[in-house]
Amino acid sequence: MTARTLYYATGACSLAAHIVLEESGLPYEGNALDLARGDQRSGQYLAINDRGRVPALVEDGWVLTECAAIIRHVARQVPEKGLWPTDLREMAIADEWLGWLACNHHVTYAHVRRPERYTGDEEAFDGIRAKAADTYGDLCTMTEVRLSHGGWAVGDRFGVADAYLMVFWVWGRGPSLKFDMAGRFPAWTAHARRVCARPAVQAVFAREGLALPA
Ligand SMILES: N[C@@H](CCC(=O)N[C@@H](CS)C(=O)NCC(=O)O)C(=O)O
Repeated sequence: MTARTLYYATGACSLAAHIVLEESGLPYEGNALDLARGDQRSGQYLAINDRGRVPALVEDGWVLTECAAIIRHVARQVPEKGLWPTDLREMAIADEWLGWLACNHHVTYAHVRRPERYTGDEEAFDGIRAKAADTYGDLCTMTEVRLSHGGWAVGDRFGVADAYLMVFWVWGRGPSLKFDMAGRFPAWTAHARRVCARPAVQAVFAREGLALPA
């Protein structure tokens, strides 16, 4: 049997990997890092992921990083769960979601939380944060439009894109952005509630100490 460990942090992008692993039914161990304490920069963790970020998935000593890669990899190990589509075009749309969320929502949010990564000029930090928060709002509006059909992100069943979307919904309502997600993005919020009606997702939210969507 494969020994699997997911390194994650509460409320981080690793939430998607955590959800997909729990949904997969595959046995795994969760190892929570405290990012505020700097666990991700410890020698022990850098030996696992020299990029110093979560998530990282270790399977029998083999390491995979990058949230989008991890959720795809886990989903493909359990085809019977239907977490990764089999239809060619649905696969393409799932890839489209993962690429779009990773390259836009995640990177924009990083400007809100970590402006020091993008300029050495401390006086520019507030401007970067404010503009990135606006841009994140625009991205949420585009997400809202895509989810306005009231279903799952791809096809007619829950899958990896739905899990990944939860990360960005949680960040939208979080202390850095404080968006009124239900008021501004009702279709996305209805989607978040549907995702969180799933027992596996509820188990992960409880483990990470996250509140379910009201
Ligand atoms: N491109 C990576 C980004 C991973 C990433 O930036 N993770 C954040 C949490 S959301 C992290 O570990 N931050 C710790 C740090 O920057 O020190 C992915 O999608 O997995």
